[in-house]
Amino acid sequence: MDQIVKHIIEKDPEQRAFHQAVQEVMATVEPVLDRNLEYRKQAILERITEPERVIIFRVPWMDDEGQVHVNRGFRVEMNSALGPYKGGLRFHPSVNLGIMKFLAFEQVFKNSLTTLAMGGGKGGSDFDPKGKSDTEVMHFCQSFMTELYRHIGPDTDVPAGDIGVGAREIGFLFGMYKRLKNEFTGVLTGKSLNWGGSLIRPEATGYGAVYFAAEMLATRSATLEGKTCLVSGSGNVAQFTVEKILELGGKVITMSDSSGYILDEQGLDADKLAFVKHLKNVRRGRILEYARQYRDAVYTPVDPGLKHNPLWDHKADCAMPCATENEINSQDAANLIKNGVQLVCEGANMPSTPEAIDIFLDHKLLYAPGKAANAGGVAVSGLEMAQNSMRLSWPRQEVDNRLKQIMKSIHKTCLDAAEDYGVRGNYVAGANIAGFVKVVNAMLDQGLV
Ligand code: NDP
Ligand code: 2IT
Repeated sequence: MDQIVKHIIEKDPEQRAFHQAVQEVMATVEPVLDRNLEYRKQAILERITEPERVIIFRVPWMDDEGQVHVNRGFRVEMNSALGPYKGGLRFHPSVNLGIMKFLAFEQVFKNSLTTLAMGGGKGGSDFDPKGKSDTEVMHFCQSFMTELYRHIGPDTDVPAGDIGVGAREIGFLFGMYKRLKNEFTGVLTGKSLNWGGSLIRPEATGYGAVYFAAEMLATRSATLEGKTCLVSGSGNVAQFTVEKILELGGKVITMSDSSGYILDEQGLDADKLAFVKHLKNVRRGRILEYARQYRDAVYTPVDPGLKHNPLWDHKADCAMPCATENEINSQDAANLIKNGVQLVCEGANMPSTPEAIDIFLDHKLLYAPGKAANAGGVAVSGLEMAQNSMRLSWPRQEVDNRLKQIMKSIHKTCLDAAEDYGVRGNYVAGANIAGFVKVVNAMLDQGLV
């Protein structure tokens, strides 16, 4: 196992996020390999860590002033053992091959846990949508799809949103795909409702993560009612995480963006959340404005160079990181514990560093890794694909019930796998083992491909 990790690091030394994601999985699946000797014989670890295909392309586009820009586009098609490649597109200046591979790798296990027929992939670009006009974003999306369209399809690879890619971008991408292929198919998920989208898809990641948190609390006969929660981020996942926590009677006192965070000791309510949604989704403004609107709230700028994020240093019961990777380090984890936090449930992908995770596990926190807790988003994407294939759309309540059932089942699957391998209550091991076994068995069934 160490040899394999060493080899991966030597091969691509700069892909640190990918190494981190691989190491987390490797650390937990060793007992699975010991139980099934065929896995080693078939070099399953070497195969599962190498993408089936990586596509990298030039994305030229023109801004409103007529200046030409060039960005880099990616699609990592990681594993198709369980179905067509499926996973989001991220537009953020930090995007590089290592980030794409980490996200695609996580996606393989996450999609496996949903029980739906989806392989894993991820894509995106180092394009920064911040401060760009709608026209510039459209031109970029059209150029991006002009290359991507030849690699994707409803039975091949079905992208969706992630950081920086929401309903607006999915619309522009879909329009260009349709024009190039002359086909109206479910090639992307997260579409708008009136042209093939699914009810509950925008809400699904956040709602699903909160359903998962509620399931974890239930194992200790507790609920979210009256619990104080720290939430990071203020984008798609954070907004609907907050919405569901409030619905279940919890209190949310923080939200953030990449510039800083707000602390509202009174707690957010429906009106304040509506303000955040309008601020972020329509005006595309900064979270700082929340503290101008609600005078009791305090805004603190966060310097990315800081050794800890002060957002995680407030008295609370629960923490739900919903912004980005490695946003909770060991110092933040220690602060969470000092402040009485009992539950950490990840809406974002890999928001906790390995050292932070060790601290959570040592302190027997209820800790859910993103690949289990945030699987509701891609699960409802899977339901959107099913509705598109049938040319049907299910009512809101039906999709929400299915989402709830899927999150419940992922929760149970993680606990059962952990129990089976003698690590009761360890959701990290449970998620990795259960996700891994299903994918690997499908790979073995399909031969050496
Ligand atoms: P959005 O683009 O809607 O929101 C992202 C939020 O995170 C924004 O508030 C953004 O602030 C903040 N953020 C982004 N990068 C950083 C950074 N480097 N440091 C601090 N804050 C940052 O994205 P989503 O809500 O869709 O995604 C959030 C997380 O959830 C990601 O990890 C994503 O991979 C994961 N996820 C998303 C799913 C989905 O369905 N959308 C499904 C499953 C997981 P700012 O505006 O300043 O950039
Ligand atoms: O990380 C994720 O699971 C997503 N960004 C959603 C992927 C999807 O295909 O809906």
